[in-house]
Amino acid sequence: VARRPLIAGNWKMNAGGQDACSLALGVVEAARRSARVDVVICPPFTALAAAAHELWESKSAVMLGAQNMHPEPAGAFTGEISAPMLKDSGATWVILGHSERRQIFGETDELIARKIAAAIRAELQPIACVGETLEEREAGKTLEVVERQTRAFLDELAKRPGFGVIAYEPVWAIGTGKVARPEDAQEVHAMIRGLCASVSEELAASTRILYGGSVKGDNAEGLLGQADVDGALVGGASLDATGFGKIIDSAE
Ligand code: G2H
Repeated sequence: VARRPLIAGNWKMNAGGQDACSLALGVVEAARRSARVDVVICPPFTALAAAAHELWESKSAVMLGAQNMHPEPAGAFTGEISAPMLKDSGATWVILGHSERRQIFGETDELIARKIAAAIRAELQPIACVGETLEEREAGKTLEVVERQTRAFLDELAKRPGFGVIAYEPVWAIGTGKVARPEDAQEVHAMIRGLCASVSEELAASTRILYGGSVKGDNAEGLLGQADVDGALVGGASLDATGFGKIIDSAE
């Protein structure tokens, strides 16, 4: 099945203000070389509107995403941002359930599933993240943990096959420089694809499964060459347009 590759840049809490505009323009230039790859940049909330403006002005196909949102559309939730607000800012994607949200901010499988449902209702494409910790991997629990996390939101993704994507990000590989071996990533991706197939063949065939965790220009090709790796969610290496461009090129 030909799934269009997707490369998403998760800027995390970096590159606000003018830096966001320069980085967005750098990615626009790098992405022009690749007609066969979907590219998404996810700046911090405060830079979404400015980045949206740059993308619009440059008539780029690069898309805009946010890194989190609240599940309710509006209300007394001081300091929170909702899905309709992200849409207003020009975002069409949102990363949900990132391990930093799960670990640092205590987000549960149940809350993440609610956020994913709310994103889809608001026409935002969710990038739903899963992944095991080092402790869980060493205890031989990788597949069990990733299965539990994926099952929690699978019914939501099944309501609109191919709209949402899943990102497998082993926590021990995030920002550590320790990337998973391509065959280890493939094993988990294949298991996730199997879970999708247990819901429907259409969901399995259309759902893009990204790998994330220390993806760089020089390791992207091996990962993206795996049968069930349909793209990458890139953190550190997405903060440099040249390096991020190299990853986009590897997906072409
Ligand atoms: C994992 C990834 C992006 P990095 O968090 O989501 O970050 O590429 O820096 O490991």
